[in-house]
Amino acid sequence: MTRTSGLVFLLLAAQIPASQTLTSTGKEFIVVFPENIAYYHPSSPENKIWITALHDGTVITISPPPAEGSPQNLIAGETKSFTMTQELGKHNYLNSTPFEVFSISDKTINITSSKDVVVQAISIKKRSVQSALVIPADKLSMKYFLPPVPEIEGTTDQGVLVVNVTERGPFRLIIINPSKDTVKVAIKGGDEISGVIQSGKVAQIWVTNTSTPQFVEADKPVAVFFSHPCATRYDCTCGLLHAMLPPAKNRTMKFPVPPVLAEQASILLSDQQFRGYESFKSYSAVVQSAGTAILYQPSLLLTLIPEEEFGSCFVVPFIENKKNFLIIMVHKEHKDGIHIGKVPLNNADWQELKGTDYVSTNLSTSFPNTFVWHNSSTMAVYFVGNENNTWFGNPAPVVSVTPGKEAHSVLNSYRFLDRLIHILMGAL
Ligand SMILES: *[C@@H]1O[C@H](CO)[C@@H](O)[C@H](O)[C@H]1NC(C)=O
Ligand SMILES: *[C@@H]1O[C@H](CO)[C@@H](O)[C@H](O)[C@H]1NC(C)=O
Ligand SMILES: *[C@@H]1O[C@H](CO)[C@@H](O)[C@H](O)[C@H]1NC(C)=O
Ligand SMILES: *[C@@H]1O[C@H](CO)[C@@H](O)[C@H](O)[C@H]1NC(C)=O
Ligand SMILES: *[C@@H]1O[C@H](CO)[C@@H](O)[C@H](O)[C@H]1NC(C)=O
Ligand SMILES: *[C@@H]1O[C@H](CO)[C@@H](O)[C@H](O)[C@H]1NC(C)=O
Ligand SMILES: CC(=O)N[C@H]1CO[C@H](CO)[C@@H](O)[C@@H]1O
Repeated sequence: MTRTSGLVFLLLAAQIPASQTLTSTGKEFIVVFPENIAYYHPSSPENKIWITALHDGTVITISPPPAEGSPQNLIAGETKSFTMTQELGKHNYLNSTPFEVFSISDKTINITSSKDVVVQAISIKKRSVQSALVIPADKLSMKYFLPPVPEIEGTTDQGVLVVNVTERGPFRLIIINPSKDTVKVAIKGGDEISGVIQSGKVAQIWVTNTSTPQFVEADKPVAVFFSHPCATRYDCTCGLLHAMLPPAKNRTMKFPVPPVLAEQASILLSDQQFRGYESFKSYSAVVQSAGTAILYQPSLLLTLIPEEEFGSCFVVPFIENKKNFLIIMVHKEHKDGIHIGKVPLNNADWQELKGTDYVSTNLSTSFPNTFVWHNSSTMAVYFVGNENNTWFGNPAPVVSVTPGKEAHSVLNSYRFLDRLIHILMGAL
């Protein structure tokens, strides 16, 4: 699968400028795989990292090394998949105050690259599937708002949480320190809890669900995830719910909500003013926040993209043996100019986002690692997948935020043909 992936789509990348602040590209990443269902569950998880190179001659170092070894010479547009066995286990609290203790682990994976790359991670255990975008270390933040805990029948409706029964346990925060120094972290807003996380390590702590705003504050940039290993679903099954928290913003932003996912969803909102839900309103497909906005529906937590962080070129992953979709949201006057790989998107079925100037469409994809780009505007792209009504997904990684005519011309250039031949030969 990986050799042919990308096929026609890569050349855009050849023209992409070095790290822009709002892209998902970088050279250093720390990846953590959360406990999926339960650490003692008999089947082993399939934990994978996907790395997409944007430049020729990209050399990657992964530590600890995956079974496949570290790749030496990726070419622009190439995506490689690596199988990892590191996984965070149980949240081990050692005393009677489990909500106040950080449990520290060294089960992290350090990825460094000679040139900018995009990194994604996916964890699959039976029907429990979650994918995540990994934010490069130099684009992380020091403050994140904790979303409200969603009401999930069988998991959070017990009244009293049971910390030693996985599916009835509380949600947890997973906080990663990617820096070379120890970081001081505190959870503020309620009773303050603080601790330290050493370089390259990860902490887990349970979340208390207050209606007052709560936030994580650190003295150096950290990554923060909101996660439950075994949230109850239909038929007495359970599965991982996992989403990255977006950095706190210093002003209120608008987050358009994709209508195709909105109907059974609630939006988890959290900032300095408000921590609570908003349910889908037929007259307004937009929510506002100066912090976290995450769409929740059974089996899916999807971090929403604010208007200010729309991009112009994305790489969309693909998971074999699942239904893969991509959802595109764009200003209604900019529906033309979107391309899936080399092919212009025509005749899409557009749905209005009520109360906004946006429209949205969802498309099935069957190509691994497709580049999706706009030649003159910005847009939001989400990757979502499903299997038997079990959803997973994440915002598609942003490769560029400046729409470029150049991308279009590159596609027709000599270089494109040259590259295509190179890849086809590699695929044989
Ligand atoms: C969970 O903890 C409670 C209180 O400490 C204890 O009574 C119960 O037996 C434990 N349950 C399991 C499944 O270990
Ligand atoms: C990750 O690996 C790089 C290269 O070996 C190293 O410079 C960096 O300190 C490591 N980061 C952490 C947090 O261990
Ligand atoms: C968590 O808190 C929010 C805000 O107060 C509330 O709406 C929600 O029902 C709570 N969740 C649970 C599982 O109790
Ligand atoms: C808001 O945040 C941005 C990005 O983090 C920063 O560049 C800007 O200076 C901040 N503005 C204010 C008023 O703090
Ligand atoms: C963008 O793509 C559209 C559709 O393929 C095309 O009609 C238009 O000329 C392109 N615009 C630019 C600036 O390349
Ligand atoms: C999906 O659902 C069908 C019908 O309920 C069932 O037969 C099948 O085993 C399910 N697939 C998975 C992977 O669970
Ligand atoms: C993601 C998603 O909901 N996909 C939908 C997109 O539209 C097709 C056709 O309308 C539906 O069948 C999919 O379920």
